[in-house]
Amino acid sequence: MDRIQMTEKLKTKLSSKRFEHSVGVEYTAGTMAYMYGADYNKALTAGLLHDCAKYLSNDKKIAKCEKLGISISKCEYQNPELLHAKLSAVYAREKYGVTDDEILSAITYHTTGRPGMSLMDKIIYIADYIEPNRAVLPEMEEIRKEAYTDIDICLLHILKNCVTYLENKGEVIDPVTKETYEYYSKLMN
Ligand code: DGI
Ligand code: FE
Ligand code: FE
Repeated sequence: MDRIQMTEKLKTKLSSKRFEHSVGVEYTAGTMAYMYGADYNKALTAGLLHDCAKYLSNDKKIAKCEKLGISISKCEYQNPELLHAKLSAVYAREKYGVTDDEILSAITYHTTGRPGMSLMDKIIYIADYIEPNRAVLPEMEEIRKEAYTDIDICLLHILKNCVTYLENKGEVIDPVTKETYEYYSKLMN
């Protein structure tokens, strides 16, 4: 399936808002790939498809993961929304014909990050946060600049703001989010 076909299919699956967000992540990831010398086409595909399973209800997300043998952590049972990342990677492979591991990894880890992220993982994680259709979050102007000046500073800045945001909201922080934040805090300081 080429990217035009992927785009057409995706449009029938997502709400128009979520679809516009996906296209925003697609082209933002493309510009970051140019900036940092990552594979441009892979960045576009990963950006486009990163939320492709987001439309499933929480019950469906759990049921699909159980059926597919994807392990669900305690935190993921409590916040099934988190599962859309893993499921989007499965759907990218099974329904959109993506076989590239760099793309599939970037989709898998786009919500929590992971310690030792690849360049493509970082690009998709950041592009998801800064794409132009995203509601403006605290320090967004600075974070957007950092995305094109220092990718690791930008990554840590987003991780920090996410953890702070979740803490303030009284949400459970996924252990992988926490590990990622701690890993990059140590690495950068
Ligand atoms: O799918 P998007 O909305 O584009 O963005 P995303 O994949 O980063 O998912 C954002 C959602 O995931 C948002 O509802 C907050 C939630 N989330 C991200 N990290 C954590 C988290 N929720 C919990 N409980 N814990 C986390 O660590
Ligand atoms: Fe997402
Ligand atoms: Fe997203």
